[in-house]
Amino acid sequence: MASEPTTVTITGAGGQIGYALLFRIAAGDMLGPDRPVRLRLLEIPQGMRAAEGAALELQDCAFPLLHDVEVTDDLLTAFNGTSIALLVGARPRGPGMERGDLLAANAGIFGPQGAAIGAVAADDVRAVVVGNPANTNALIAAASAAPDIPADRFSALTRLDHNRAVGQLADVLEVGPGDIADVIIWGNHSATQFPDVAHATLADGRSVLEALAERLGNREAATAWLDDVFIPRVAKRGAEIIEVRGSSSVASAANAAIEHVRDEQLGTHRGWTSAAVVSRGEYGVPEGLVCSLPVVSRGDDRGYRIIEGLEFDARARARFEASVDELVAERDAVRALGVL
Ligand code: NAX
Repeated sequence: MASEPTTVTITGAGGQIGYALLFRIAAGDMLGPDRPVRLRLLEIPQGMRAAEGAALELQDCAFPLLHDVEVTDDLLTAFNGTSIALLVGARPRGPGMERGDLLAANAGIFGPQGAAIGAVAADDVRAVVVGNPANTNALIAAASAAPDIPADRFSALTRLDHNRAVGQLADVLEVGPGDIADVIIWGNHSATQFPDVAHATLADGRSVLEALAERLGNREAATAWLDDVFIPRVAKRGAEIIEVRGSSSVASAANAAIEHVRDEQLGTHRGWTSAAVVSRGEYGVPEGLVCSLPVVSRGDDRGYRIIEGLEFDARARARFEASVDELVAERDAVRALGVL
């Protein structure tokens, strides 16, 4: 093999998203055709057989880039020497569970995982949280990995929301998704998120707002479509997928997680993307919150950098602040549990 394998840990590897992730990572879709990978699959005891079965299938694929696979329910084994951690396994909301119960149950998962990453992961480790509530789980993991690992090595996935927004625009504008740049998801990975097209452009040089006004008749029609169709549809797309498919988003979520890590590691191309990253106060977001913002990466060891200085109008500012307020409430609820 070309180089030393990169250790990649996937938690919840026996679940649905895990199953959709493993084969693409092993095929080179995430780190490119030159980087062999060593996979560490973390599960809880109930999920071990499913993860072990996936490991057997990985062996049967004989992927040239796959160095080895280990399945474990031990945190230190799973994160030992890991450079990339995809934290997918989480506690879903059960019947009668309040938001506080959900946050507490997940703090009990992401706290120990963050601590294990701090203790045994590679110096260059980066972790992305997929398991919900993803932003606050990332906040907890980052706090638990400190001081060994800088907080900005942790992020949470809003790339699926970003891709959903691009997909909706491509559909209405009848252009290819690759022709659309600089869409932004602001805030929390929840129904309060703000999908924003104010800065988005098309490959032909037009702004997305201009193109929408042309397509839908005028500026007012474009604004109405954004407010009444686009924003709620993107924010609630997960529920739409469940209703139509009878099961939650899986392949699209795995694809987004792969693109999030790929762009962070290898660099973004045209324009920016969206990721929930640790705020240092940008755009008035309280320091330390894990908030979705526009980001770019040059593929160097600094990872994602936040694009600063974009302007908001009053309505956009209000939408963004409502989502940030939700993140603050989640953080405060976790603090009240004594977790942070
Ligand atoms: P599944 O229930 O199919 O799989 C979860 C797996 O995690 C199970 O095999 C379970 O045994 C395992 N697990 C639970 N606790 C664990 C722990 N402490 N350590 C290791 N493994 C553990 O769910 P799946 O459909 O794969 O979804 C996984 C998570 O992704 C959920 O929290 C879901 O809400 C979240 N999502 C996040 C998205 C995002 O854009 N950020 C979109 C898709 C998805 O909804």
